[in-house]
Amino acid sequence: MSILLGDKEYFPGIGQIAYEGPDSDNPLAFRFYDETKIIAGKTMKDYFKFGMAYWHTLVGNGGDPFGEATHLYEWNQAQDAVQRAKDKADAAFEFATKMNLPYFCFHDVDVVDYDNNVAEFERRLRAWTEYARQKMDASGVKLLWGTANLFSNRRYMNGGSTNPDFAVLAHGGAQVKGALDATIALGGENYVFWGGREGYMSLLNTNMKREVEHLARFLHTAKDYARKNGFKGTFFIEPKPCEPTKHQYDYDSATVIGFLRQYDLLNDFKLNIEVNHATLAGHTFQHELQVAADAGMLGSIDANRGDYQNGWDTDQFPTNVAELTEAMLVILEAGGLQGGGVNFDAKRRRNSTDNADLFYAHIGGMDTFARALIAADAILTKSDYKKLREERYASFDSGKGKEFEEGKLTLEDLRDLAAASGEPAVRSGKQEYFENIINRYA
Ligand code: XUL
Ligand code: CO
Repeated sequence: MSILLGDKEYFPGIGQIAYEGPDSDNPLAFRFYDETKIIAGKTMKDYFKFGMAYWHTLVGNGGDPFGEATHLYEWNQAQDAVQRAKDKADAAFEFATKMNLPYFCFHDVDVVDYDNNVAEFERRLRAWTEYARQKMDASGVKLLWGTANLFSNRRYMNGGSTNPDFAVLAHGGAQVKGALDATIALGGENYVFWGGREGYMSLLNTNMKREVEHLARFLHTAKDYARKNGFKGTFFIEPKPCEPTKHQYDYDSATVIGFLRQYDLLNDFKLNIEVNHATLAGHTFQHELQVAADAGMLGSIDANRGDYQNGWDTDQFPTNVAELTEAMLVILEAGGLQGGGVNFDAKRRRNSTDNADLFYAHIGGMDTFARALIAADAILTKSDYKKLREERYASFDSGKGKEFEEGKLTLEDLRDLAAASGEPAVRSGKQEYFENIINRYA
């Protein structure tokens, strides 16, 4: 058997997923994601850079706070930790290859089991890295980003880099070093920091200023190490307002951009925006994308969706074409993602227990993105969407409005203009008209 499949086939009965077009009745085929189709000057493959999330796809077991695992994996059974990591890698690259996913993303603890021994963890990670390198070379699957998990182990219950105990922060440093070493060795294009426990549960026992300064110092320390060791990619911060921590310091795009500016990290860091994190912050996904894009910081996205009826991070696969079309409008107008791609930080449901469900989930997500990209491109190139939006601001294109934008008018000037021109005419915002444009193409 080829190196793609290792010694064992983990997803038997499922072959290569391919593009068959919108009329196909095959549930294990793409109807819209045609990796060779060119939209906005790029192939869909290059436009999206779709990624498999190692944690959901190979590790997530369907367990929830009320119930045990429902997804029982064959690749978790070897006694030896390195062998377990290799078996899991076999399954990972078999899945990514069959699914036609050009990239993957990982946390350190997804790829190897981590107990409390730093040196043993590093040994396992090095063994996995060497094995993954061979798999990547054989399959062509590349690393979109790596990261370290500073939130699951009990030592991080009070935070990772924002922990009040320096010994815990140092341990977090060891994990980030290991994850960076692996990312660099695998030619990872980016590196992510998601601060799941970088925040507080109660302000009563928290020195917020000191914790935020530690977070910044930690990011500088990690960045300096990576640059010194040849990492040329981009670092991403992934904003999320809460869960598991009550208040997370990386609350949303605007908060993170302010933080990066304050602590002199703007040159090395951009944002990785996740759909469900945006909605938890009380924003739409497209709002978060626009804030990042306007600051030149739109790096990457974690694709998923929440549930309209509850308020936590359900990490479901994206299925809503109209919603995603609005997001793709922002991404297209921003000129695409800067260095990143579309990582499926999404999991099948607890009761989706067939191997095929994992494939249906990713097929659905990729097809939804493909449809949204086609629709958004049509809106931008065929409809009057852009023209109508520009016209709303036409009064700033010339005359006094232009002078205002250029900083040439005083407050007294504004007063005199208002007094001279009288009550402004009523001008419609045409929201329903704009919404109809989305539905016409989505
Ligand atoms: C958690 C989350 C993480 C990050 C990586 O909500 O999104 O999986 O993407 O640590
Ligand atoms: Co995420």
